[in-house]
Amino acid sequence: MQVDPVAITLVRGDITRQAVDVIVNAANSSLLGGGGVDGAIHRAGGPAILDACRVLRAGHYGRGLPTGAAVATTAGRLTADWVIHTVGPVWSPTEDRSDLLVSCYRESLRVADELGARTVAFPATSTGVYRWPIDDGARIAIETVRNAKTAVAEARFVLFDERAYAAFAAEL
Ligand code: AR6
Repeated sequence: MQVDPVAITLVRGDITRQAVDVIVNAANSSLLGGGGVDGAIHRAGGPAILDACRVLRAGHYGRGLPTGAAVATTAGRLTADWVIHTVGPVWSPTEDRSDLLVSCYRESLRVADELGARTVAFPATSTGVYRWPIDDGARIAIETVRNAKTAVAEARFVLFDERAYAAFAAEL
């Protein structure tokens, strides 16, 4: 099957304000919330998202969501149909964990394809609390999405600050 290449767009702003089919969450393995993007998504989306995450933890993800994996839930009150939760690697100066960050983007797009999603908003996973350097995080994000085989029409990177936006713009 021939698919058109995914259009990569950049927006500076808050990911919870995007009207898209899927909003990707930079979660942690517990799936039970946190700060950064994760906190913002649960605050804006309301308790239905946490309820769905608890169901996942009670079932297939009893040990939590592994780093590099992705799973979908309702988006609650967000202007999206689903949230796809993915767990980025914590930056390590001594160990190359790039393959796990690549996996976050690939797996998120794979789940988005399963859902039939056409528009997906991504944060710069791992580049906040998990301390991944923004230039390298941007490189991995753009390269991985650009090379992905996906039916998603638009991958929108939503960057919170000017520095992150500039890093993604330079890479694109
Ligand atoms: N919209 C878009 N980008 C944002 C927003 C927002 N509302 N808020 C922050 N960012 P982070 P991580 C940017 O820390 O590094 C949580 O506690 C932020 O500036 O959200 O993967 C989880 O529960 C940064 O560039 O995710 C985990 O424990 C990027 O989003 C842990 O943090 C990612 O920052 C995950 O850490």
